[in-house]
Amino acid sequence: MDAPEAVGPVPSPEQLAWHEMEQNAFIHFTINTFTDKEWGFGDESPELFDPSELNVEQWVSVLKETGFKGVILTAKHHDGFSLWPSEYTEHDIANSPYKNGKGDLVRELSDACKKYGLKFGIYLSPWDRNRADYGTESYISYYRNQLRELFTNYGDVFEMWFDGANGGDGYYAGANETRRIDGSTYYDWPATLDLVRSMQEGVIFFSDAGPGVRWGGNERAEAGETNWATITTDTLYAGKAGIEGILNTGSEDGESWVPLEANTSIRPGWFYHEKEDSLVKTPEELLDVYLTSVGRGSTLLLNIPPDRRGLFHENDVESLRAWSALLEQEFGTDLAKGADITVSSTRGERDEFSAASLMDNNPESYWATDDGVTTGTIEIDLGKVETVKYVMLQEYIKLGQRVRSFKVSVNKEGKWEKVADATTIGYKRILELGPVETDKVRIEITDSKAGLVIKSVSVF
Ligand code: FUL
Repeated sequence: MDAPEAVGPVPSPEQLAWHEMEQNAFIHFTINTFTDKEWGFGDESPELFDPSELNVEQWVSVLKETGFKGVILTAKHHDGFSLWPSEYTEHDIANSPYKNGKGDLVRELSDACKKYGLKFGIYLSPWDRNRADYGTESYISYYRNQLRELFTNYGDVFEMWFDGANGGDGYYAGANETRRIDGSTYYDWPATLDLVRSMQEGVIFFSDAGPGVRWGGNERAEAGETNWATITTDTLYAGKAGIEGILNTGSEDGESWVPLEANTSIRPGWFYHEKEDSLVKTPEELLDVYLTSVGRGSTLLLNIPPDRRGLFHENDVESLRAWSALLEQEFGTDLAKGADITVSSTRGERDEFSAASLMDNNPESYWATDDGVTTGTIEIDLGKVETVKYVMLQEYIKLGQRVRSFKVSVNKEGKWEKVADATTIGYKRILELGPVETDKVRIEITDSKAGLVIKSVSVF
């Protein structure tokens, strides 16, 4: 019997690579860092941007050490200040004291990413509260010219982040007024994305509704407990009211693969504020963030804002390191490795689709059932009583996301006791169990869109 056919939309190779990154960093850094604001009005003098000890290698080395795979920089936030010397504006780093106007933070960070083997991504705010022409056609040309600079001068960009916040009051070069734009038409997104694709074909586009990856509907990195990587995008567009719910869960019958990116900040704000030094998320809080994001099949985008020195603050670094150690403690030893695994049935009785594929670390192998067999069990005999805290499952998403529901039971004195009930799996699902003392774990898939195609199972 041949391999199963794909069911529904499947990820592109770039989206698949994005899933596998799992943990990316967001860097919010600009003039706001120096004015103690979250949203600059657009009237700030470039003179204010003056990081005294800026060292991007400190950022990137800490990120590398603590498990991050990519970094996305706010090259320009809503206030319009550009962190690279842009040919198209004076409101940029070239007019700041930083390196006497010779600095280029996009260059420094993209170079450091190359050096440390992390991927580099860009946030370029569509809303610009500095520009006189914001709201008119000429601003769209400006925005696209800036994209041209960013996508041709700095090497590969893995992800482009299009923020949904748009229009409102601002400086607008002295107009000091409120400007509203129609978010669904003003930027002509299809043409803007085509322009970027013509420069870098494989870039993943983040916006509320994709098309590469979608917002999760909240800023707490909480993906839905039910999380389909599929949605139908033509009913959604950036900024449309009331779409948070559907973005949080996706839809089972969605027509496109647009997985959820779960974003949040290590501090209450996106930018650095000294008053938040005591409010950095603890390692335990970051573990919770991990479980509601990576543990629900999405990729985490965690913001770490550099301080006025231009460094990650000591409290943030300490928390990141302790979190990474905590992840190693929680997920470092897979009790399913070497355990005895049995499954209810195997596709065509073929070895290549057997239970062994669940633990072989081969990303291309999977356990599968016959077409139409949409339920099944995996039993893991640990050989002795262990303390079990989590079960982790992955579907082989190259063939589409399938599982609708499953439950987990453990052996308690010869009887199966149900310890968890859940819905989707997708790229990855981690269920917290208790902890429980047991020698056997049973996973029962109770409903699926089609035959089961499970890539891996782990017990921690
Ligand atoms: C929001 C922005 O308005 C915030 O300032 C921040 O950049 C966040 C990630 O997205 O829409």
